[in-house]
Amino acid sequence: MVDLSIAAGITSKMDPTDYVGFTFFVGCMAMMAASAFFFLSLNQFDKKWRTSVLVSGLITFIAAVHYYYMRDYWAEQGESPTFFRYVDWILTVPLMCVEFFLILKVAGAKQNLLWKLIFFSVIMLVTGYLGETIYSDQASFWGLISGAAYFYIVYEIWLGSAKKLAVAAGGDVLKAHKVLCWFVLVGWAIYPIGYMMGTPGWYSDFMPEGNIDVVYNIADAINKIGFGLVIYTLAVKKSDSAA
Ligand SMILES: *C/C=C(C)/C=C/C=C(C)/C=C/C1=C(C)CCCC1(C)C
Repeated sequence: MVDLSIAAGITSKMDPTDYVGFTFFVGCMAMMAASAFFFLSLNQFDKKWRTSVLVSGLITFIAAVHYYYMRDYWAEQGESPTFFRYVDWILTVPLMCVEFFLILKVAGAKQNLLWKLIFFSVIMLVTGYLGETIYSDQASFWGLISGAAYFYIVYEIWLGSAKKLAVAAGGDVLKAHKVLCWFVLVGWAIYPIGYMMGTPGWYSDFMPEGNIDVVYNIADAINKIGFGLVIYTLAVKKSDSAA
């Protein structure tokens, strides 16, 4: 039998009490709006800063497209769209590393800093994916490896060579770097909490019951749009002072 709702282009049924579905829907809208905002603002910046804002827009745009699919997947299957989730992250988290690198380039950041950050973020995400899917009975083991990679990233930007470059750059770049560091330390820490709420492990006894997707959706909105706004603010300041 032909599914008429699909033939007629009607979206899958939304249950008014489905708050998880609601966060997917709002997440999709927020990412789309943020992308439009970043893309349409591009002309006002100096060439040097345009790339950074463009990358901010790409991050929220890639997320918007994934949220479009995840929203549908959740509505139709009633389960976590883990695959789409991690495809989104494996594209957007390295782009967030690119953002760090781009603002530190003025202070002479070398490409090996970029590759180091990307390498550890990929380790963090691949091991997290294994723990949520294929080896979900050993979720705490894979979560630990993922967490170690996460802490390395935190170390590198807070205390390592990225920090030194930010200090060398000083001024607005140093300020923006600081804010991004806080996003990674606090905003990114929401993800492992969601992971622990959604997987079994030694933490199950004290972790509150909750929906992993709601936690991830809130974290994505904070981090992806927040990161972009920090970059946007820096670009505005830099372009004004040059004019
Ligand atoms: C836009 C998406 C972002 C910023 C995603 C970030 C994801 C993380 C920081 C995930 C971290 C995880 C751990 C540190 C341990 C448990 C497994 C993960 C993958 C949820």
